Amino acid sequence: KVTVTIDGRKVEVPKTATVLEAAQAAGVKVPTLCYHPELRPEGACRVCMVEVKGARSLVASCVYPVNDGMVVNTNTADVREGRKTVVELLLANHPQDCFSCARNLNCELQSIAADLGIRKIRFDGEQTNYPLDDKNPCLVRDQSKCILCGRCIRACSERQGVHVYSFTNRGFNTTVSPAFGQGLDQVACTYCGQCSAVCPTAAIVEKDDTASVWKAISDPTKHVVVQTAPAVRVALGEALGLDHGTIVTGKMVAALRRIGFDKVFDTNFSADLTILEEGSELIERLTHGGTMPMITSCSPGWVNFIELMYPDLLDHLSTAKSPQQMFGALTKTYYAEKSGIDPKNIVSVSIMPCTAKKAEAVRPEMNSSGYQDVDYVLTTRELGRMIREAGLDFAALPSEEYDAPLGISTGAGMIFGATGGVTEAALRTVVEIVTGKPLDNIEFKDVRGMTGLKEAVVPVGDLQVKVAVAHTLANARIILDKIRKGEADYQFIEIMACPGGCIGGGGQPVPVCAEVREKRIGSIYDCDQAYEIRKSHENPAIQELYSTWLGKPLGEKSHKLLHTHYHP
Ligand code: HC1
Repeated sequence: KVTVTIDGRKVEVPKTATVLEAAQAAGVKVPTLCYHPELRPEGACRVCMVEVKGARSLVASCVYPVNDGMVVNTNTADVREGRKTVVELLLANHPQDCFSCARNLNCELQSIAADLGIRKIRFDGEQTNYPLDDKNPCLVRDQSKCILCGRCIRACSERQGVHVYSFTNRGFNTTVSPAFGQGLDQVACTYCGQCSAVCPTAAIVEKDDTASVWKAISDPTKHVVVQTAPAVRVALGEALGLDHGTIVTGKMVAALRRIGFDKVFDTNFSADLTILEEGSELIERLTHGGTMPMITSCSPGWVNFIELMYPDLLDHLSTAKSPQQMFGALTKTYYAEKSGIDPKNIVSVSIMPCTAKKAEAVRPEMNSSGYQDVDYVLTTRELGRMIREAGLDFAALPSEEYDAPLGISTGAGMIFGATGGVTEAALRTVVEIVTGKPLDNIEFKDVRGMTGLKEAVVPVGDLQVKVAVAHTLANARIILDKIRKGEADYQFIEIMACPGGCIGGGGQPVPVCAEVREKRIGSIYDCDQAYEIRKSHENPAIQELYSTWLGKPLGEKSHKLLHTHYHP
């Protein structure tokens, strides 16, 4: 430990700490922009500058190491003027369109400018101007709004191991870009959206599909059905001024009705269905052979990743479609038939914590109903904007229930939203089906939590089933390399593209950090506890679906509607 004096207050910190960490330990807030608590510090923007006694100039506190007896001042006239100059220079080359910007009121550059009391930009010079990168279904990059903080580069490489972005050119012409200035559609982007989740401005945002959804809602000939993903209900409140991780299920349902959706259904229903199909597939592979280990296929960023980077391992993926896509296929077949509505007049919308879901919905094979199964995917952030646009007082809305039957679900479907949840939900069903006996304890806590790679061995009848759970694509890479080397002795692997699983999805409200993800995960398990039924195979709506319409898991109809294939 070393002792550092910050603004006259002594604080003890580890000798490996940075000045910024020492300031934080002393309870002193230093503004930051390129710094992100979960990414390697870079010291690129200099907004966090402070005065260190004896140093030749102001230093970037996020990368400057402490030493014993160091004296730091974070609030001198020079420091304030230095920070202002840095931010004014960034603003001088930034579009002045805050009113109409996607990140208006949720922009870190905007808040820092406000905090630093910037009223006028003293610099006037050349402006960079770049065309939009918007030729993919998920993300829009506006290089003109980029402040070169490099967070997207670090998130894509460190967190995801994908390495799509890098700095290109020099000086005033520096940009952040995929190789050779190509668009995201031309490179190996998985569309996970983690770049948009760490971007401090609107340089990378989700593609906005709200206008198309409003249009469908206003069309009297259309029956507009919406499904909401498990992880949306524990994060949407954050976009509407509520605390991190607040559970807003009932208010969200009420809001969707008031916005004008004809039916409000739950992706948790089809998550239960996924467990029946994927669980049966696992039992089939365990007992009759098949490519092992079997890996989950519901996270589309993850599916894109394996298709792009490890195509030789595609046979390991479960053929079960994701809950979003199972839901879409059933909406325009089962639900259409049951309710007597022509599927051509049904518009199927999903609310997802994920940007890659937008690309999943437009995959050419996702049309087993004879139509595009899911027409529009909105992220949690887009739904937040629609609720505000509709003028709803979200906090004051009553709690309403989902519509039946595609809104009936269990705690097992709910926990899909957190890392380890798909595995736990699958085990709750697979163990009971194989043994024919109810489980004494349905909570498989070994697969829960934020550890990047988790393992557990679970007795399933006479078999000892070894499972692994990974979240983030960098961790996925570790598991896939093990499989390639023949060192993966697992039977079942869950992989989710985003940190913490879907609760940390690229389409969730920002900013997000470890503490926020923990709160969302806590709420996911609180929701699970509150369900009367917590095992997918006990969902009465799923039982009815099989007995009256679908037949059996892995049956002919399931094969046509609920399973898919992957592309190398
Ligand atoms: Fe997910 Fe899934 S859990 S992938 O994270 O399997 O996006 O929430 O909807 O489809 O159910 C996302 C969440 C989501 C699917 C389910």
